[in-house]
Formats: sequence, structure tokens, C-alpha cells
Amino acid sequence: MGYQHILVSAEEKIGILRMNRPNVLNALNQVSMEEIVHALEAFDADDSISCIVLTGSEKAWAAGADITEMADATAIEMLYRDQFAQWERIKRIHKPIIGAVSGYALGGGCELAMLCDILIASETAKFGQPEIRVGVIPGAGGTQRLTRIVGKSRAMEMVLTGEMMSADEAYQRGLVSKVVPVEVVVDEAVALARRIASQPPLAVRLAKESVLKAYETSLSEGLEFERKNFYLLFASEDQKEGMQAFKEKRDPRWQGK
Ligand code: CO8
Repeated sequence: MGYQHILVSAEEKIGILRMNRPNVLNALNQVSMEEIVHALEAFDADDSISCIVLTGSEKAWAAGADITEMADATAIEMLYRDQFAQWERIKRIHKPIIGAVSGYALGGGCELAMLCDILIASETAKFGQPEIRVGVIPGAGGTQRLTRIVGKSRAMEMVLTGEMMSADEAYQRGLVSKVVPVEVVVDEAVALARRIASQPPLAVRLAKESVLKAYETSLSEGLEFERKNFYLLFASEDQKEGMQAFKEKRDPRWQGK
């Protein structure tokens, strides 16, 4: 598939997807969302790829859903567009997605960032849910995910005023893992992706599922889910290899089975 609004590349085991609609600060229209989901699913299905890095430009990760595309829509048209079916597909990507965020991550852009598994921000990153300023509210998870990450009071303040959060505050509040200079944000994300890609793929997959489960369930159900995945890994050759290699004081050779 030839892409219009994204650039896709691969480096060793890392798939890199760059949002690329510079004229509108990477605003997410229907085509760009289709392309992002298509590329993520292609990386997920590609055995040569272990981890995915999603990024934008220095000025903008993504400044939200494309306002011009939505401005004249009726509620029924919005419903039939069923855009959120695509967002649901991003939730089902098995491989870890690391977001490298510079500049504006607003509205749908902030929501897309929060769908990533790990975020690395540059010092210029700004996160916000400014939908209120254009007469709506977040629609792709902002009221739910932001609240779970930064807490009710700060999330409420951001959603009700549309004001942005700096990269430093995002780090202090646990929205991102690390803040780095803008020139190295993608390199940092790729280096992290490489470290993850050197781990056993099955365990990475089940670890991601288990951590995400913590958002969806009670503690007891989450613990049960974790335990089942833990037991399941004892059926893998990689578990035997990993523990044998430890005993023999050598590096393990992972097979992903
Ligand atoms: N949609 C469409 N175009 C945009 C968007 C956007 N979200 N953001 C910026 N642009 C365009 C501008 O219109 C401008 O175009 P032009 O040059 O043709 O006038 C160009 O990008 C550059 O923008 P600015 O000149 O405004 O740049 P500034 O540096 O002055 O300001 C800001 C940057 C502060 C980011 C500003 O552009 C802004 O406020 N943008 C809108 C942010 C916003 O409100 N985002 C939320 C949108 S609603 C939403 O995301 C709902 C999510 C629902 C779920 C998702 C479904 C897909």
C-alpha cells in the first residue's frame, strides 16, 4: 500500500512509522488514521519486526483530529464514519509500540500517544486535550486514559480548560518515561525498541498483554490473568533456553516459541 500521510521504514528488527502531514501539524484525518492502522498491523504481522516506533515531526506529533474534516459533520455522519473502530484495532497490536513525541500532542494526538505502550518525549513536547475549545470533548479515550494516568483533578483541569501540559510535567506525572533533547528523541525510542527486541518475543507479548490488563480489570482478575500467562510461558522453548542459559552463564538464543 502506498501511503499519503505517513512514512514507514524498518531498521533491523524495529518498524518506524512517522506521521507526515506537515501542513496541518499532522492532524489526523480519516486517511491518515487508516494508514497508521494499516502500517501498525503490517508491522505486527511481520516476523522480522519485534517492536514499533511511532513518531511525528519536531513541531508536532499530531495536533488532533482534523478539524476541517469534522467541522460540518452531523452526529449521524460521525456515527456512520465509525472512526473509533480503527482506534480499537490499535489496541489489538501485539508488539510494543513506543511513541517518540515532539511538539504538539493534542486532542486525538494526545489520545494516540496514550495508546502507545511507552512514551519518550522531547523537551518540546506538549500534551493537551483542547477539544473543549472547539465545542466538543475528547472522543478517543482522553477523558478515560488521561484520568487514569495523571489523576482526576489534573485531567479534569486539562479537559475543562484545554490547557497544555509540558514534557517535564508529563514526566513527573508518569505520562512519559523519559524526556530527552529534541534531536535524539527518535534515537532514544529506537534504542529502547532494540533493548526490547533483544528479549524473548513470546514473553514480551504476554508481558504487554498483562500490563495492559491492569487498566481493564480488578486486581484479583488481573493477578489471575498474569498468573495464567506466567504458567503459559513454561510451555515455551524460550523459557527452557532462558533458564538453561542462566545456569550455564551464557547469553540465551531466543526462538520465539
Ligand atoms: N485540524 C486541522 N488543521 C489543523 C489542526 C487540526 N487539529 N491543527 C492545526 N491545523 C492546521 C492549521 O489550521 C494551520 O493550517 P493553515 O496553515 O492552512 O492555516 C496549520 O495546521 C498550522 O497551524 P497553526 O497556524 O494554528 O500553528 P500554530 O503554531 O500557530 O498553533 C496549535 C499550533 C496550537 C496546535 C494550533 O494549530 C491549534 O490549536 N490546533 C488545533 C488543536 C486542537 O484543537 N486539537 C483538537 C482537535 S479535536 C480532536 O482531536 C477530537 C478527537 C476525537 C477523536 C479522534 C477521531 C479521529
